[in-house]
Amino acid sequence: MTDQQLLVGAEAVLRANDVGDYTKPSGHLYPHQWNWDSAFNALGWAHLDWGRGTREVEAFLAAQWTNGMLPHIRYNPAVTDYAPGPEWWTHTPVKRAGELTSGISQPPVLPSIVHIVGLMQPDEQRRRGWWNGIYDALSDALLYFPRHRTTGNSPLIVLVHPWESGLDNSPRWDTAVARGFRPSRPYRRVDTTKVAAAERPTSRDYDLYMFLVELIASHRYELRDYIAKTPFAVYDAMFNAVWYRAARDLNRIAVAIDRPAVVSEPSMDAFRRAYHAALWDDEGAMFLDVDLTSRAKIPVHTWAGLAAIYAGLVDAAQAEVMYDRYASRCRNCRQLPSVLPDQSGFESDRYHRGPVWVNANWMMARGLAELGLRSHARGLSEATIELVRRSGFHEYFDAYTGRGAGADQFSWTAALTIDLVQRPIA
Ligand code: 2M8
Repeated sequence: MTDQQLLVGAEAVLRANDVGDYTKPSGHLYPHQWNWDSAFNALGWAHLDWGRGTREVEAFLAAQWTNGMLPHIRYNPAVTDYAPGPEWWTHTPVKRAGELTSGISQPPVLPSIVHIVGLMQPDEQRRRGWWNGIYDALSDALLYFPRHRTTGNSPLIVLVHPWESGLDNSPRWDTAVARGFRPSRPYRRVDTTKVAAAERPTSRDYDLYMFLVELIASHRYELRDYIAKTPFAVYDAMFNAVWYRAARDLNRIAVAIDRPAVVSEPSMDAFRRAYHAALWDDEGAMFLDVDLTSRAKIPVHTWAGLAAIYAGLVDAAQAEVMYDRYASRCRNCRQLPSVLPDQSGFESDRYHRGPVWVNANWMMARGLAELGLRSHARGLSEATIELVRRSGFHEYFDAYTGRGAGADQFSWTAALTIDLVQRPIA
């Protein structure tokens, strides 16, 4: 299959999942608009039709809360074939009446994607006009985290739900799952009627997810009101890295449209120092999460520990050591397995417990390239494109065999493949 044929296939996936102003992550498994999916999909669209890319972003911003938070799901009221639905997320303080949303967020890649999509617009007036129009919403979304999701004196952001990490059933959350929390009400699952249960989270995972939904919603989403009661409060290495990168990119947009910086340089420095001091693990040569309920690092080695490379939170020398060490521990894997195979809890074909994900590879390849590690970046980008060429536009890929798993015709796999092919790493 030529690159041209690959691009035609990728475009067909986005068009098939297009609902007009948003793109379903997958036609049958994920019918609503998801936060970080939408950002990645906007980038794919921008290569095909810049206006459609910007519309994706604007549609998602309609879900914003009065406190600035961008929820992890913006529900389409016409769709009922997904669980849990909006009825679980009561009293959501949406800005725009009638919007139905979840009550947690997701890795804030959006400002960084908006930066890239903006730069793809050659007409400077149009670019600046777009950035100007959405700047306040993005700035509120970014600042929601330091304002509402920090604790004590640390600038690091507290994650409150595994869904919020985007890597739902990562083995990093196994200790919390093993504590056996269950919601008070019965719940239904639709996901396992659509893809093999063996490739999805377990019912124990879902028990914790739904327990946390009840806990968070019953405290009206105010972390300070439930932090003492929750079994899940984490400094997630990936989420915090994505926030840092988003702040940096939004500051770049601010310069371009003559606005003051969203996060000052001293605050960026303080964040960077806190990230290194709290999360670095010398033995694994990566960053680890911190479980705030035990104040201990979570000793599980996954790609989340490399996300600082995407963020520019490490310099090239440190990034190279981290990346090479990770790759050396999975020589017989497709690059990059989401979890290292020597970790307990690794499963090569189950969701966020080992498979290769195109969004993770995209973030890593772009981060490596920005740090000047071009041959590493090119190698990963080419391996990713090859995987999709051979196995199709799946949600994820078996870490050993490369077999496509989860949903097929998955939007961000298509969108980011388009970007990797169309903006090759020099
Ligand atoms: C997955 O998460 C949702 C819940 O949010 C699910 O399993 O139903 C994750 O892979 C998440 O990162 C992704 O955004 C979402 C939609 O693709 O699916």
